[in-house]
Amino acid sequence: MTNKHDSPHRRHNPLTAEWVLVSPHRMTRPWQGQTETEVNTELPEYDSDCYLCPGNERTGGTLNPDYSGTFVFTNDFSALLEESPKPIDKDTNHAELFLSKEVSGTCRVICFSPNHRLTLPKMETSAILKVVRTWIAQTCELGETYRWVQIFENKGEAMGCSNPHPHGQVWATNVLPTEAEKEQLSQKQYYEKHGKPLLYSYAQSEIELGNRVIEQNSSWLAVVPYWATWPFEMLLLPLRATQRLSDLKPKEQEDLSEILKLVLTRYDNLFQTSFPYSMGWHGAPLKEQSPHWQLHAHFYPPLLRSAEVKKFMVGYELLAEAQRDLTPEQAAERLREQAVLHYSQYS
Ligand code: H2U
Ligand code: ZN
Repeated sequence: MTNKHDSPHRRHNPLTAEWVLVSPHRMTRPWQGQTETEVNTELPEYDSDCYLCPGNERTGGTLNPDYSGTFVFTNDFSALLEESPKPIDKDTNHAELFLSKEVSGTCRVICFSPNHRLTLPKMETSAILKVVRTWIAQTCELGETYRWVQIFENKGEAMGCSNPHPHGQVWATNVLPTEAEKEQLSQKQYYEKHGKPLLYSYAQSEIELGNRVIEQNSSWLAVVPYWATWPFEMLLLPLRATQRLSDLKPKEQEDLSEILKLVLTRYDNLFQTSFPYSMGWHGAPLKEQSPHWQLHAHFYPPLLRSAEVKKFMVGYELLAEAQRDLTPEQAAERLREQAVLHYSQYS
């Protein structure tokens, strides 16, 4: 049966004001992607060579404490400095084409667990809750000094992650970075027009339509967004108008750890592999009145067909615009089909 989404079309991302080309006819053939089972990647609970394991030495000689739960430290190779020198290009004759700006900030690493072999979906919900609370604490603490606190996780070698030990990062800056600036502008314009946050209205509509929903609980909604560029991209949204992580109530924090466990397990089960992705939180700039902002997390996983076949954002994507094959609706359906028991526990 053909439907209106079967032919090439473009979809608009209202958050970034960018377009994506959807070419679903390339995927109308039956699904034949292999699901390759992970080749023996059983890791030890403790690795004496890991710079994130408890008690081990990091580059520079600092010893990690014998931590339980989460552990946060300042990145030994921080991309930002708290005190930044003024920019060098001050040649006023050429200022327009050689513009630079000072930036100050700090980078930290967040260890999710002392157990080297775990990942978020393999952790107990109570342990994921500790990660959620650490994200909130970091947002509050760094938000005292910085305007933007970017919490993120690179998971898996495919996303350039240097170490399998479960960890994420936080980079805080005195300025809004480019993605934040785009979302700030679109959300402001939408709020001025409609008097509601863009992503609040969007979540309501997705619940009504249902075909892109992956998971929902009493506080959260996980969807493959209508404008997804990555094959199994996901957007995680609170159901209540919520500006930042630090606004989450205890029940919403618990619900968040539960929905994370479920959707990340679905991710792993899809190709029976530890699903790589980059994820991160976007919320209102700290200490600013921002009723137009709605807190959300983006998940950008690169895999397309199997544990081995990933989507490359190259040629057309780099030079023209993002393009995808399977529709977001098909991706959501495939994720909904997955079991919520982790494949490593199948008997
Ligand atoms: P990724 O695996 O996502 O790259 O994160 C690991 C971070 O840990 C990376 O930013 C830091 C790297 O700079 N790091 C330390 O701070 N100390 C070390 O001893 C090694 C790695
Ligand atoms: Zn480790």
